[in-house]
Amino acid sequence: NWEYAPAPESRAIANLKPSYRMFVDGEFVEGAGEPLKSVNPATEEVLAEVSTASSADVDRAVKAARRAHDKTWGRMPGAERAKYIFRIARMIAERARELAVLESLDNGKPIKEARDTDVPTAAAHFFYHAGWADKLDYAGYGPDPRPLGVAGQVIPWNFPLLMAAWKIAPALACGNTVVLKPAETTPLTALVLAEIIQQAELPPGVVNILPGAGDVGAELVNHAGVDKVAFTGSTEVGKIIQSALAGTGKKLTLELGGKAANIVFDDAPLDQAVEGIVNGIFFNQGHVCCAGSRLLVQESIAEELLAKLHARVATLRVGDPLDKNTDVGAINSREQLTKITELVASGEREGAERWTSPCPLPDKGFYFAPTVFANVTQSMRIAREEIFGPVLSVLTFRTPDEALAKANNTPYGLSAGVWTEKGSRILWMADRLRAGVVWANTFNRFDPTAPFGGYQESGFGREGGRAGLEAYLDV
Ligand code: TXE
Repeated sequence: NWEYAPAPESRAIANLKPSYRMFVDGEFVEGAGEPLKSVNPATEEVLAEVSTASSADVDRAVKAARRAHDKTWGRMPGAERAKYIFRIARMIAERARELAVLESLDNGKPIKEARDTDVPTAAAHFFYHAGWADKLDYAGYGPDPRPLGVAGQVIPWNFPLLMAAWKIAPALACGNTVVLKPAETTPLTALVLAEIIQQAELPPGVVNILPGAGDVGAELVNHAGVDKVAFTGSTEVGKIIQSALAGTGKKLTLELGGKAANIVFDDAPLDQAVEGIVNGIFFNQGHVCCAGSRLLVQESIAEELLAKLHARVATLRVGDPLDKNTDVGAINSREQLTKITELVASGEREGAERWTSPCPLPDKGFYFAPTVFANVTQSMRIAREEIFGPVLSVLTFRTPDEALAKANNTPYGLSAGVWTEKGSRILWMADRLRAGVVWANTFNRFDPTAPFGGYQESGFGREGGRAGLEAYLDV
């Protein structure tokens, strides 16, 4: 074990302030809610105090968004909106280093992931959607499709800036205005995005950012002035929102949990597959809704693949998120660490064979060593429930039919992976897997041009691509 302390200059690079305020109607203002403390999960130290919204603040933000929709943004020609959205994209790219370090501090993710995935993909989402703003006539809805109005958006803590971009960029491109609530453990980068939006001179009220806990999220999605709700988070809360909105006429999209199968056939390039499996489950500490958390491996190669996998996982460096060589950072919160620990204990109790990476973990902070369970059966909790941590459950199969049946034996349906040299088998599987995304000989690839979203209890609606515009347009 070892003690980890972040380099003092990281706070300066992240431009970390002692306190952050919410963003309403173009201004940073103190919220009337109880302030929250954002904690660095790698050290358990408080990073900053953040003001939160009261019901009156939610009301004010929704009204500001309505005014902006009716008077400015919703009336503006698409070509004008595009200029603002391009400006946001460029400013994210210009402040990439600051945003990456801040994201790593607030979330616990490895800096190389924040730097290479979160921030550039967030910028890419604004660039991509800026391009749509004046081409909505070609989006497939006939001429002159209209915005829905005010979008109430609630996002989780696993990709704080990127989820904000996924929500805000398409809403703005289509002429909607936004009230967004970031997750309570990771509000900081969304508030820097608010600063960027202010500096990009978007009209006041077009985007409002209200930090707070689930109660603020509930106030927002239930506010009568909200026309459209977009939620990414747990299936449990998604169901609560869906019930609450029934009968209101509000439009809703939900992006919820997952339990993706990563399926490896005996003809797959094994070393490449091992890299894909590692990326599939250990990227972002496994805090990924589309994580490849169930490895389905063909029986004839199971032993060989598992040996290669253990050897590779043992080389992963766990610890200091700000070290460029770190592969697995900190678990985002104590609550999430407890959930992971409990599910891993259930796997052991139910008779799965646990293998844990021997890597040393820091003394302080929330960390969990990469873990691989073999001899997993479909009825075990670790095969059924979303763990949302660096824990892989390995099951075996003999035939493609059996692989398919096991892969689809889940209430979720967000993503899947198929590893094989046979193109025909990829197509056969992709056609039958109940998953919104199927990766072939790769995993966890994201691109704004590709629609992302789920089946069944993983939710409905798509984000990204032309299909993603549907969530923010009326014909
Ligand atoms: O999620 P919540 P939590 C899964 C993952 C994780 C589990 C719990 O398995 O272990 O969920 O995480 C806001 N009305 N995912 O508790 O509570 C909340 O403030 C409106 C998968 O963090 O769903 C936050 O902003 N909003 C997932 C957001 O919802 C409410 C990502 C998500 O928090 C609310 C996150 C309410 N009643 C967790 N209650 C994914 N699909 O990527 C809470 N919130």
